[in-house]
Amino acid sequence: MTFTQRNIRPMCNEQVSLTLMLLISFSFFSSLSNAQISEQDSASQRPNVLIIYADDLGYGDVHCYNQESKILTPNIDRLANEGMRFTDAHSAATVCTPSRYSLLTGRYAFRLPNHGRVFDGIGGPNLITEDRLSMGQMFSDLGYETGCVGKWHIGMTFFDKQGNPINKGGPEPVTRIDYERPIAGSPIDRGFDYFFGTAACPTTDWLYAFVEGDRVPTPPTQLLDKTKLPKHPYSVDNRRGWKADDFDLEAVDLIFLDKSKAFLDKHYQSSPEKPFFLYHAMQAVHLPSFPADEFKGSSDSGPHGDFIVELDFIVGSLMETLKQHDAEKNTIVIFTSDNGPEVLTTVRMRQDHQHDGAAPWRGMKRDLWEGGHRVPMIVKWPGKVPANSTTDALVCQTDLMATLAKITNAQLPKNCAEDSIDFSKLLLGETRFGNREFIVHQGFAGDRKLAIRSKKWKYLNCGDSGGNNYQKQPLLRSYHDDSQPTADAQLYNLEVDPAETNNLYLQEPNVANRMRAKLEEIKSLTVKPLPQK
Ligand SMILES: [Ca+2]
Repeated sequence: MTFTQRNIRPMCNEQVSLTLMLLISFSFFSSLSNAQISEQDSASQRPNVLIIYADDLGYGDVHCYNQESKILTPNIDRLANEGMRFTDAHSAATVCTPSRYSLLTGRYAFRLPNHGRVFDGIGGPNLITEDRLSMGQMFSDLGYETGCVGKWHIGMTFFDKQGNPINKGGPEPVTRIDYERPIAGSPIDRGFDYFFGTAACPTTDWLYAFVEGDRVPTPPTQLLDKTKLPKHPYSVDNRRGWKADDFDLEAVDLIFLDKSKAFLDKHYQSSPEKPFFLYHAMQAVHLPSFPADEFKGSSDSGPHGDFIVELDFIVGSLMETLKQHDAEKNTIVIFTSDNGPEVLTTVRMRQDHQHDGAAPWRGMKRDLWEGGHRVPMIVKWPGKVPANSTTDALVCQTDLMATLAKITNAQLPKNCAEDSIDFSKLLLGETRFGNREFIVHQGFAGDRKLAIRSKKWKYLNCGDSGGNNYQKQPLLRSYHDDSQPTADAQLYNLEVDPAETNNLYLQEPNVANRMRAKLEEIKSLTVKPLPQK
């Protein structure tokens, strides 16, 4: 995708404009109090923040992370050329719901009463409770205009005709929704001025309808007719739920893109003096792989390859929109993924297209091995974050909240973001080192199966993957490794064994005990949130 060159005006015109601007500014500011000036001044100096969150995009799916990748990702690669590429960044969990909760709260999801269980359909309520400061609220409190577009999947509450809350997955609860009643716990109740998206996975779950604000503008009227959808090996994980007439499963990501572009256009029309925070959470590249018509055949790697091309296009298009608004320089762009690549996608792409979305790691989505949670992460902020830089510092997506708070001078209360560690100095090139000594990884089983990492050592509190069943799942049987069936935990030295093939749990009991004790200590941390308002 090409970028439009910004118009460069001759210097003399710039000088004239500058003088005029100074004169206008002077007469404007002279009518304001000092406090107002300082408030407006600091708000206008704060950078915009755009988080682009991919779904189930593996480390090996992005070309600048995997030179062997069969799919080109020129727009994401360009982000890396213009910013900092993290090689040891982790989603806080290995599946959608807990990772998203952690990203937006700076807190590990296993601390939740339900440990961040994955919602399906209209499951809820919102896991971000009202007494917890979220990233959206943090930016809103700073005077940002805040938008959330795309897949929410952290829970919200629909109501039936009697006004009873519905917090249940499956197709039947959808039939009980009273669309005249506002939804509770939508993103607009958690610090976002604007929300357009879906309650859960847009093309997987039981409600195939868009939510705007706290309403469903076009409610579903029919059961999904799968005969009208593409049929191929990657068209699975698509349940027979209730669909609205305007809900086109193959166009979801382009609709999200249009909404984010419209949010930015409106922002620059109506409140350009404010900074913005936009959280754009894509459906791509979660199964089913339904690329939009214009991307079919755009890769040589089948529908899933085409879907990755579409995802890359969307990244480029959002960058283009920033450029159109002359907002590129003052916007921090963060691109990352919520967990590793899906099992069927990974295994089939290896077989069908010699493409390894989990490369070079062991494991995939749901697993505690690196493939489950070590994800691509790129941060761009021209003139501030060193361009074309790479870091191997250990960071977790929970850390974004404290880091962005530091950069934007937000005062984080002590009762929030307890698992968030500020890495702004690393980001701004003031140090080469991260400051995260430990990181906890959450598998598919809530708080029961966790891993902890400290520098080269990684301890898993279970003898298996922590997610997928490699013995029973047919697609995974060939990857099952039974070399140490007696060990009920795992310990790896990632420095010499990044592929996690040599379990040292029985050979290094002291290290294992130390890591286990630290994991228990981190688990037992309790922080009581207080009312924010
Ligand atoms: Ca996901």
